[in-house]
Amino acid sequence: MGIDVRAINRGVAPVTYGTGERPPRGDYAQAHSDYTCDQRWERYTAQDHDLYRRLFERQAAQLPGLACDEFIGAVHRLGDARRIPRFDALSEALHEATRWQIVAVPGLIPEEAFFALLARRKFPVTGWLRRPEEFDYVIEPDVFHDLFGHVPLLFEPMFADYMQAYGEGGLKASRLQSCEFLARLYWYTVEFGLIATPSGLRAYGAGILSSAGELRHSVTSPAPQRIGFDLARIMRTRYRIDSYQASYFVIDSFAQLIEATAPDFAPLYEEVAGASELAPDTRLETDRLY
Ligand code: HBI
Ligand code: FE
Repeated sequence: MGIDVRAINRGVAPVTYGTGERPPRGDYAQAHSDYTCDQRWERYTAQDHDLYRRLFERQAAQLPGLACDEFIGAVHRLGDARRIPRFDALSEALHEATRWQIVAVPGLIPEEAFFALLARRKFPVTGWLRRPEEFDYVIEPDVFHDLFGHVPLLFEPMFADYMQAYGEGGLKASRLQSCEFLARLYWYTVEFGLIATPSGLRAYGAGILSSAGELRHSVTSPAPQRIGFDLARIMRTRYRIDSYQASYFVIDSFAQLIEATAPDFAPLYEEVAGASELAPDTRLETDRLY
């Protein structure tokens, strides 16, 4: 499940998920060498802003009882839901809160570039918005997924620190050729993580929080399995990019994420590399199920 970077002879290489059979989304020719680019807010049309508004309103309406309190408490920081926010204004508010900034990128970027930005507390936000016919589902992260899904929790200090630690870990992983293990950790926490609360399980993963159907599905459906957070188990487990997850991993607190990722990962990578990969729907005897 690597990121397929196809070389082109100018600008930066476009990036796609997986083996690259899907065409890249976004204009990579405008990006700088670190893959950042300008948001070019003026190019959004009234239809874009209206689509963003409808996406926002639909998701915001279903947060109570499904999204974690920290997310619900921070989502208003995205500002006026009727228009796609200007990244520079939002970045100022975010920087004041947790010293994170938002930077525009043309779309998916190579893992090394991604880690390098996170390590500098810069969150890459895709500039383009999905098409109206993708209202219910888009595979690649678009501006709605990145802003609505990821940015609110960057206002939460504990999670903001985890995201930077993840980026720093990623730069080390690149040297150890363990990006795939780290990509799985990102996927099963930052994108599709659940957290246990006294009122029950709640979503904190951006891929869930920005999805019309998966938010309710991940928290309430009997179909998927929900497994207690286990770093090596997560790093062994493959994931699907184009359907609901078969397994979700559950943390007890954001502090647990920080504690679990504090030690050096090299020995863990060795352990994981020596163990078999697991299909997304595998169930192990040792799994702590919810
Ligand atoms: N690029 N723009 C963008 N957004 C992501 O979330 C992203 C990415 N590149 C790689 C990536 N995520 C994952 O493979 C991380 O686990 C590294
Ligand atoms: Fe994402």
